[in-house]
Amino acid sequence: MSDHILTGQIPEALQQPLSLLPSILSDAMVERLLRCVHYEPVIGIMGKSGAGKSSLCNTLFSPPPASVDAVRGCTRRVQRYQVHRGPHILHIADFPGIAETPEPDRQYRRLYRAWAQKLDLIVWALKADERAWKDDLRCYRELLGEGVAPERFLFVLTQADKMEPCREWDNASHQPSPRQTENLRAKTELAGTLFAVVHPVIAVSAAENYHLELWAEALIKALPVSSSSAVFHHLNPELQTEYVQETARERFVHATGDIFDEAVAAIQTSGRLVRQLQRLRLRFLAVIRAVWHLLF
Ligand SMILES: Nc1nc2c(ncn2[C@@H]2O[C@H](COP(=O)(O)OP(=O)(O)O)[C@@H](O)[C@H]2O)c(=O)[nH]1
Ligand SMILES: [Mg+2]
Repeated sequence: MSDHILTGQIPEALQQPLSLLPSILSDAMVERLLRCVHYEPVIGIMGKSGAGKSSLCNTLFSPPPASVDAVRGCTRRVQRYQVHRGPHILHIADFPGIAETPEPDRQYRRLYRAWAQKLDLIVWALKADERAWKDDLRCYRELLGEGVAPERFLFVLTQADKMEPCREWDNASHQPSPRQTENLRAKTELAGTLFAVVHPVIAVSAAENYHLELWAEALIKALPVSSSSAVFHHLNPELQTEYVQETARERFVHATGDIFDEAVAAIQTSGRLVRQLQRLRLRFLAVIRAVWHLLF
């Protein structure tokens, strides 16, 4: 990240508790906090072509992600998108559709390996009415074999309105029929078992605006604590429910607590100072909670 970002101002309310800290500590805190606030999250998107990845991203984020790749059409390339809001940027890496070409999986793994360290989370779209997820499963296992932690993946069942019996979808209330609901429940459970998921699998429909709020919650919770708020900032305002906001805020407070502890651990302190710093920590985190909406 460039240095000019670090010259940005922090809210006045934070400056008073910061001024009580030894300057070596407050300097480290300001730098780490500003990095966190200006962090540009990267979300990877995986799944078969036609699974509904683009539609989901377009309804989830505001404004819809804009393509940043000049050259398109090559199936083995990652399509990069960005969502801009004010000075904040969210990056989306749309991986080539799984099992689209007869090329060896080795190439997919190599492509993925080049990106692995940059991704905060990988969203994996599984089409609700698809019979088998054999290729998805094979690809997922290979990626796990690369050493990627399972908690980095968030699986989502897409196009829930197409679940059988699809004619029963209630177009007026935008809800599934009882039989569709039961089938969606069984399918999400199956996905959860097959992929041994860490985060909940939720059936959504981008076209029908179904369960998107619920899924936005799952997304914010599945992200690393330090990037939840930065992603929250880019959510479609309709999906920024009170609960989602509360979750993102508390996760940022938690991340700030970690930053504080790391900064304290890095300096030599006497027992008395440690006790003083512990009291300041509580106060500092209370201020962070209060000014969170000014930061994001
Ligand atoms: N009925 C319905 N159609 C959808 C939904 N999501 C996507 N589609 C359609 O499915 C097709 C593929 O979607 P797209 O987002 O381009 O898939 P991608 O290839 O995974 O990015 C398009 O024709 C979309 O309009 C959904 O939730 N419900
Ligand atoms: Mg697409």
